[in-house]
Amino acid sequence: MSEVLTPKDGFEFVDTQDMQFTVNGTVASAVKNADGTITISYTFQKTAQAVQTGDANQDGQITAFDAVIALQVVAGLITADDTLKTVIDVNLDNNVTAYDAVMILQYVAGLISDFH
Ligand SMILES: [Ca+2]
Ligand SMILES: [Ca+2]
Repeated sequence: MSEVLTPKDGFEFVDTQDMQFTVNGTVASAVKNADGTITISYTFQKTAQAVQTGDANQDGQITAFDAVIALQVVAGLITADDTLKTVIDVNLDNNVTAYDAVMILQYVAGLISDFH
């Protein structure tokens, strides 16, 4: 990403050589442009990725394995943290049940196109 800083009227940016700063832990670079503006370039680190509903193992794909994980949670074989509970409660009834696993399988089979 980059931002362009434009000096206020009557002011100008002078020396950008010593400008060092970080944005989200990444060193940003500042380049003075011919028109007197400064372009600051930086990279954002993704802090948290949005997790797709039904993607229990968060691998970016909804497969039968995600349904198996949901069933393992239902059976008490896996203790689900709040994130996992949210991801596999695909019908949004605040309970993880076998029905959520069934809906994931229906999604995998193409019988439903979303969970709502
Ligand atoms: Ca998955
Ligand atoms: Ca549910």
